[in-house]
Amino acid sequence: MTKKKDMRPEDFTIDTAAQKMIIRAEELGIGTAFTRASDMVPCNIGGAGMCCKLCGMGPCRLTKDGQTGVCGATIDTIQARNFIRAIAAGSAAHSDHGRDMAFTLKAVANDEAEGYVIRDVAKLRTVAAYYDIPIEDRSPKEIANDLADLYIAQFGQQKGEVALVKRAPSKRQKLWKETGVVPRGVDRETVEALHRTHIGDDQDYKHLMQHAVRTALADGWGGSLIATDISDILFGTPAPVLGQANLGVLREDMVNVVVHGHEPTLSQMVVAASQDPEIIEYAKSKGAKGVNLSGICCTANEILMRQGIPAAGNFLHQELSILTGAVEAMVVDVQCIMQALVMLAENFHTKIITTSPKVKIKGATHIEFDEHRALSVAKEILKAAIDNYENRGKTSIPHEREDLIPGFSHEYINYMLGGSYRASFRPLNDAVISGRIRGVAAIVGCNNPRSKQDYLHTYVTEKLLKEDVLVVETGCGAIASAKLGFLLGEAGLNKVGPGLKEVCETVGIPPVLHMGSCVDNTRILTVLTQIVEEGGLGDDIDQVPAVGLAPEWMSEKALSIGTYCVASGAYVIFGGASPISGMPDRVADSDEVLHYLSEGWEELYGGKMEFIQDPDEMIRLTLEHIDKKRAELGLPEYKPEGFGRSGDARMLELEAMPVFDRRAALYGVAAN
Ligand code: NFS
Repeated sequence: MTKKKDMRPEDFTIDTAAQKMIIRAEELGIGTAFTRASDMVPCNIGGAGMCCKLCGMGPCRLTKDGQTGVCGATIDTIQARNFIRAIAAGSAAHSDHGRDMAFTLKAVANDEAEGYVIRDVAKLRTVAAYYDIPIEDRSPKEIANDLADLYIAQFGQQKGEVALVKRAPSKRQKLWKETGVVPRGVDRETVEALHRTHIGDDQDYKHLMQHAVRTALADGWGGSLIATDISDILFGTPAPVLGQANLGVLREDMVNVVVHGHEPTLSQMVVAASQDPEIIEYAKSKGAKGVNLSGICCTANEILMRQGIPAAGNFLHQELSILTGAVEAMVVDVQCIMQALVMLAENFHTKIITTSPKVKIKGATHIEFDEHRALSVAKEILKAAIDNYENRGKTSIPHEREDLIPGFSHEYINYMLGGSYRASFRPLNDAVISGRIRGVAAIVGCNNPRSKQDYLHTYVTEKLLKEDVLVVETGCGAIASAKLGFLLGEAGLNKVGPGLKEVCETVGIPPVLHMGSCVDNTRILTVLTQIVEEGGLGDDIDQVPAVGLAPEWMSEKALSIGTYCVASGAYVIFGGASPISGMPDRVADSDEVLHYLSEGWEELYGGKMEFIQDPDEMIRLTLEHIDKKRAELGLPEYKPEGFGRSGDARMLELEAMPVFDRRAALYGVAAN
């Protein structure tokens, strides 16, 4: 990116609502992540993972050929150490979220959690049955208590295997055993990752990367999967619902409360409290029409997917929403919360309210959340926001907001393809086999102010849809697509290729399926597993014509997700800079680890990780991989010409024809 003086709002973001807020920030003389990123040139040594600051003899920067750290650590050891530490942090973040969910489930099962109920008993029974927890003639709370105990035990387990691993395809489980990467306990792998990277420990990069895989698997097939399961059990497994996205969801005449972060335990209770008559009356007594709730980041996805609560935006919208001047309170819990919010909010009346016992920000108001008295805390938070309404000054809310239909859980996809009586992935597998759907792309992950907001994400999505690639999305990427109108159901079908269009029309789905938060990337794992188990597309995930992409990634969680997807057999493409890119022109072998993530991991796991900056190259590689996997499965070559008219579309065409032409079209009888 060019320097600040050359930057225009449209260079920072393709979102016109965001552009307006960037202009407002400039007029008010306020900095944002966009301007801070353009002011601060990233360090190319740290950026390439070539700086080691793991002990007091350094920091050591390896910028010359043959150079080592003071301890003798080589470039590959240092890069691998930095990488695995990032994976450990990402895995820890997701897994600690899962742990909190498990404790909440335990409290609900024992009537100790105010305001929560078990909303999805069917999912509770299905999940419990995976682990042979008895379900017949038992109450939901009894089953939930056992499941909570089993899930809590996965974190501190010392030996054996994390129980959730058995939900992967059996061939994959065997491969993980052979390669020695089955996680033993969720916490143990993260602790060991930190131990191994202490000065003077593991100094063989391949051995370090093997443990990176084990640590990431403890996330994807451990902590994150626990989080998704319990969120569905407590708050309901998502199904399609109408929602809206972008800053235009904020209201002039209501108290605007934006929830931001990740854990649905808080946001779901704020939703419940905002609809409480006592709270609505209190808001009215202060001159507002009520409380208008919206979300940022993954907590937005959690409440959007389940209740249709609007999303004010993705990661880079957190500051922009405050810049509207219309937000009475931003309520945050954990992860992806910028410290800049507090200083920014000082220019307006917005209260930043931290709620997690793990996260405080200097200068913010702290109202600690406790699931045992969740509804009371949620009401207290909302009352603080309502009291702040009278302090609102001049506002500037952009009008942009787009409708969307999120809520495509694994269970709902199963149902929508076959209905209640014959729920099945068969139609999806058949559509891939016939070539109507060329393959599947999971386009996920963050915003990053180092690249134009939403641009890479939506560019890649749009191009792949035209190539008949079915797209599933999560996280901030899904909100990017929502803002750009890709999640609109059949209204978006003019943007897709003929075969995919036919499938979407027949089944009644949008071409981009919003599957939830980043923790819910586990839904993509379980969908891929069910595709394999349905048959016809190989017997393991690495054979499915599918690719994962995170075009605008920035967080350590994204690296952990990418790594567990690779270990599960997927080809994963990250956009932007690689955290271990080398400087081969200056330091020989500085890209050895980078190559290992690609070729080395592909040899071991059938999946590979690559960092690609050019979006057209991302698309080319995705299609090349999908076509290669199709060929290996012996599927027909992708030929879009043969498709394009679903049964419905065909019937409409036929109805519009004169009767003789209709006979000719139907039976090949010449009209004369
Ligand atoms: Ni994912 Fe969610 Fe967004 Fe990136 Fe942050 S919110 S967990 S990490 S920025 S997608």
